[in-house]
Formats: sequence, structure tokens, C-alpha cells
Amino acid sequence: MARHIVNIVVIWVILTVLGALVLTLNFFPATGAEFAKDFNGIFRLLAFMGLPVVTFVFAWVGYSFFAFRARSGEDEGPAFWGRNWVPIVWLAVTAALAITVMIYPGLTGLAKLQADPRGYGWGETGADLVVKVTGFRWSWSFEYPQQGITVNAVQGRELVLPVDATVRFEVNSTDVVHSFWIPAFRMKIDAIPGRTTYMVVRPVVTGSFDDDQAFRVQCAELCGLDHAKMWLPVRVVEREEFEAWVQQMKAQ
Ligand SMILES: [Cu+2]
Repeated sequence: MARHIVNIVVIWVILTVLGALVLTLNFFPATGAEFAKDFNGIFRLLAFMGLPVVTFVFAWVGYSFFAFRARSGEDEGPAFWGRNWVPIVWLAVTAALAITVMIYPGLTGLAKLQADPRGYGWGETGADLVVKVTGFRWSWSFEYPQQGITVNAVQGRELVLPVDATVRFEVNSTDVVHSFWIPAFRMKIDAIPGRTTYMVVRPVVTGSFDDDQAFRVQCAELCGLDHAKMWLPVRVVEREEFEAWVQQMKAQ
């Protein structure tokens, strides 16, 4: 038995090291907003914490498939009765990991976003630019009340934002529940009929859908037949380019 345990531990360590190497690669899509980097860090942390658990299961089960398979002519083995301490240790370790991530980065991260005076995340306060977002089956429209323009299915079909400006999205839906998600910003909020929800972000790099597909508005709540097509490109531009775009939209 000791030989088997040594083998499993060796496989476990090798798989974990290989997995850790993969996790050090930069596999993130465009990171386009303030705090988006924090979300990358949180994702990586969770992946690192989950890695040894996953590789332990893979090593144990995978090894057992081969080492303890039935040889030809062999009958089923005797029933196996668990040792009490094994499930207890397993539960204790995985529960400790789960409770840890709920507190950090879960609650601490939420507190950091909500403590920001600009009402980051899901706040209602201060912004340089307001965009009223309406989700409907199956597209989006964007109204810029300060600029007096609207981008809809006929006009524009893209979300244009100035870089280095705090943007407050006021999100609504006309029919069912959608979810307003911009992957490059790592932010998402439900679009609920009859209720306004808020999402505040500050784009920190210019970019467009052509550079990276993470620059898009994507519905992230299954909402019917054409849910998958409910996306529009996002373009983050310099302030002057944004003003020029506003004038161009007004002229239409
Ligand atoms: Cu939708």
C-alpha cells in the first residue's frame, strides 16, 4: 500500500507543478478598466488554490484505474469500508479553502469596490459620463443623455466610450432579464425590466473589438432564441475622438 501512496503523491506533485506552470502564463483577454487587473489576480489566486485539489483527485482516481483494475478472471474485490478520518480531513481541507475565498478575496474585494468614493462597481454616485443602457430581445441601445444622442439598432450599433473617464451605466430592460457584460472591463450587471441597475467603470486603455473580442457588450443571461447574437462591439477612444464621434452622431 505504501508503494501506491508514494506513486500517487509523485503523480500529484508532477501534475500540480505542470498546472502551476500553465497558470503563470498570461492567458487573460484585454484588461481594459481600472480594477480589471484585480479581477485577473483574483481569478489566478482561485485557480492556484483549486489546482492541488483537482490534481489530487486526478492523480488518485487516474492511478487507481490502472493499479487496481480487475485482472482477467478476477472477481469483484471485497467491499471497501471507508476510514473515518479520510472524509473528515477531506471535508475540513476543502471547507477551509471555500470559507477562505469567501472572505478573501470575496468580501474584502467587494468592500474595496464599494468603499471607492466614485461608487465603483454598483454605486449610483459621481461619473464623468452617463450611458443609459436598454436591453431588449435581442440587442442593446445606448442613450447618452449629456450628449443628447442615442445609439440603437439603426444608428451606430456599437458602444463608444472615452478613455480615462468614469462611466456610469444605468441599465434597464424592456422585456425579460438580460445581463450587461463587458468582458474587457470584467464587469457585469443584470438588466431587469422595471428596475434600474448601475455599473460604474473607468476604461484605462483604448481598444476595440477588432483588437480583442473582449471589447464587446455581451448579454450574459440566457434570454431566448437569439441570446447568443445579443452582442455589440465596444470602442474605447481618446477624448477628442469621442467628441468627434458625438458630433458625427448628432449630424445623422
Ligand atoms: Cu439577453
